[in-house]
Amino acid sequence: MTALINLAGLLLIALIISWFWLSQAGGRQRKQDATVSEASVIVKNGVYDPPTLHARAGQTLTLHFDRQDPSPCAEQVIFHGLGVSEFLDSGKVTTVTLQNPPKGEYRFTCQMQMYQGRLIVD
Ligand SMILES: [Cu+2]
Repeated sequence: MTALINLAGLLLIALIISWFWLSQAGGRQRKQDATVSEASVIVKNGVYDPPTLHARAGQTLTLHFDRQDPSPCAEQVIFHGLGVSEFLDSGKVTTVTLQNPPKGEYRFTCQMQMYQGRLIVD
């Protein structure tokens, strides 16, 4: 009988620990998907990586563009609808700050619109 009770106790502990771990893992997952106020974007081979950025309205968004593409096509990033554009130095990281972008979806592209990115502010 005592052994049974001990087993039940162990099972309960195992259940609590696994629940705790699972909820922690879920928390980490949510954190990864969460909106950020700072992000890095690699500019290479005709694509922005990551191509989609999420931001929160009313928060300043700081973006670090790492231009690894020396072709002139990649030299500028333009945030359409936000009136923000910036020249990117080849082989360097250029920081672009978006002050309190309003809610909405914006495209960011190079000057020829071959590089295509999306900024979602919600
Ligand atoms: Cu281009």
